[in-house]
Amino acid sequence: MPAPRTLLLTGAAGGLGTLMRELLPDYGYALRLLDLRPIEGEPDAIVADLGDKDGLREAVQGVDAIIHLAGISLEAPFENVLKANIEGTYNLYEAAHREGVGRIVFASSNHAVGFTPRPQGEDPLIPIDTPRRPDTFYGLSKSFGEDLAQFYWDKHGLETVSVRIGSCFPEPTSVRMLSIWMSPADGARLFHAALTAEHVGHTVVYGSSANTRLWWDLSTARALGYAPQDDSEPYAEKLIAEQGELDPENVAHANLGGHFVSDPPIWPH
Ligand code: NAI
Ligand code: 15L
Repeated sequence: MPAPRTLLLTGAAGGLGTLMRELLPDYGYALRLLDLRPIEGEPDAIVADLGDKDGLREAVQGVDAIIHLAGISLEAPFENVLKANIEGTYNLYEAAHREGVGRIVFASSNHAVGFTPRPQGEDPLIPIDTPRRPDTFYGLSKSFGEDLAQFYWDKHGLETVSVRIGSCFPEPTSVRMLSIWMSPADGARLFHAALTAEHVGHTVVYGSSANTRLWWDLSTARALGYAPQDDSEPYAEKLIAEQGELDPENVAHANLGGHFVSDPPIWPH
């Protein structure tokens, strides 16, 4: 596969989309933007719902690859998650397949495996093939997205890297995030690796920086050529002083998904 140059970035108005709009052009990509919401200063951005099948066919025409970030990014009633994340992701894959797009980078989430107990003490890192244990309808939709990606690879030869993103924000803001934080710069590095690695088929990776307190195994991401440069540790002292260490007896601290298992933040926030 020749290195992709033109990308469709769905969810371009969102938090991660905004960060990637800033960072990905430095890797030489030309971005076509799509979101439900217009984007200030981006008059050419496509304003479309993932439910709009014709709009998606048009949006994917001629792009080399897609980074799929659009959708509900927190917990919501099942019917809403079904429409945006499950049907919407299917609509995008079908459009990509029909228009001959070769690769998608799918924004999966740690919440596809959120009920997995987090490692403690000398426990080994969580492997990428740990059974999926979604913690929310939202996490369930990401689990579906990973299966959809596998299906489109097996059936149609459409490649995907599913990135189980931890928390990608400019800085970690909680003690849990010290373990799962992905700096925006590492996020761009990982997306670039996912776009350019050869023969990915359907590959699932965890998405985080090289955090000292890491909970999961980054080897499938590294095998794509990802070399994370950041670590959340410089934020640790301040966050632990403010919030205390994680308490293993507290269900909201005991699993990869953190508070999503017991008290998930609700979309829209
Ligand atoms: P966000 O909520 O800031 O952005 C999502 C964007 O998708 C919004 O701009 C929204 O307008 C758009 N959208 C929602 N429904 C849509 C629809 N039906 N059609 C078209 N556009 C629609 O979320 P964020 O943080 O930027 O996350 C981006 C993606 O990465 C999401 O899929 C999220 O689940 C995933 N993710 C993000 C993490 C993070 O740390 N930011 C962690 C794990 C996963
Ligand atoms: C996610 O999947 C959310 O989209 C993001 O907003 C964060 O809450 C992140 O998980 C997290 O687990 O911190």
